[in-house]
Amino acid sequence: MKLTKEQEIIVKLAKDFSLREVEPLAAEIDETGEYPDELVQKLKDTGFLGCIFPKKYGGFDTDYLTYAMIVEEVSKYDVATSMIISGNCSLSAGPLAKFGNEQQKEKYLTKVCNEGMIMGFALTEPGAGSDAAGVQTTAVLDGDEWVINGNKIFISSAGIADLYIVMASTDKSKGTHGISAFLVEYPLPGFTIPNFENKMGIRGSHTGELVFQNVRIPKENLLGKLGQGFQISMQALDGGRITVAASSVGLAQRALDEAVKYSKDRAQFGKPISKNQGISFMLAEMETKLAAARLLTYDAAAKKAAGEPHSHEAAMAKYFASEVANFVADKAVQIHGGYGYTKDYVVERLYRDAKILEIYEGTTEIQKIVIAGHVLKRK
Ligand code: COS
Repeated sequence: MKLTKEQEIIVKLAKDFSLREVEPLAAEIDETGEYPDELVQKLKDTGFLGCIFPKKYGGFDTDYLTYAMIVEEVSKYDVATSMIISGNCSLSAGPLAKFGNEQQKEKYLTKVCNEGMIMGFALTEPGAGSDAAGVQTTAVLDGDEWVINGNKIFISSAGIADLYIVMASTDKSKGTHGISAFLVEYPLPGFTIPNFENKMGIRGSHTGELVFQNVRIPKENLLGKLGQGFQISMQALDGGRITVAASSVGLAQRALDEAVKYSKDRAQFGKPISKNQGISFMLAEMETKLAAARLLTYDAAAKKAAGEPHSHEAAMAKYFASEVANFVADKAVQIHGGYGYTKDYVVERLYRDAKILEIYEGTTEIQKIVIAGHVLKRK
């Protein structure tokens, strides 16, 4: 695919930044599980954290395809860092830009774009994972304030974000139409973050539990219309799934590059192992699947950029690309043999980081439900 001049420049910026700032820290971030504060400060200076938003609010108006390419590029070096960008742009500030009123965007979106404010997206609960409509957290109007009670789990950027989009039930009798979205600042009395997950991969991306005990927020912090929260969540996820696909493509590309390099360097039986058909066929499969995953991802991103329906394409891209990332990372470890099972080689981390791509923002099985739904609706 031929990139425009502008895309070339932006992708190069993302690559240079990742090579200079992300790559040297990625192994340490993984090892310690510490949130990379200094790196994120530098990330804020790039403007990537709010790049897709209108210039009016301080963004760059970057189109969704170019943005997906930024996520892909950063993911080659560290998926946890790319998640900080995509968690912000797609899942959290994305719905604020789309459903927020002017006052909310002036107040918050400008901070995302100009100050690199981090936002979180709080949908998941112990009883509301794949069944996103099972939200038990409640929001009740009391005078000029909403009072929120409940808890959210597996929330990315927990404890780092200054603002969360929180989905809460405002009318249980209305099912998905009884869920509303709220803008909740942190810290606030009654809003605590007691637990963080000790994860297998993407360890630099903080994931934690949010607890709301009679948390009071102003009435005007309702995002969109009353009862629109489920629809807001689904649309946020449609966009987010494209970036998970882009991350998958980036990770798979890195794993393939590492496998190619290793297979040429490593000699056994008197020749580089790449000369064995068993190895070269693995590389051929990795390359082909990756190319297909990239095409699906760019197609979904281009459709979103053009303002066309993209829920179906996003689900296909996410499902396929995340499986490809796991396939490619697995083969990359296999090609590295025993060395690939050690932390001396980056493929070990890629293998662990890849797994979450098949899980978050909707499991592979959920993507298949969405895809099948579209297929069966066709006349
Ligand atoms: N965009 C806009 N609206 C959407 C939508 C989308 N992509 N998908 C569904 N909706 C709407 C439907 O049109 C329907 O509206 P009406 O009642 O007005 O017709 C409503 O939402 C309910 O849709 P549906 O009946 O399909 O909802 P379900 O409860 O069956 O859930 C799935 C559908 C399984 C697809 C949804 O729960 C889901 O995506 N789950 C996974 C959640 C997830 O990804 N979690 C990850 C953690 S968050 S990072």
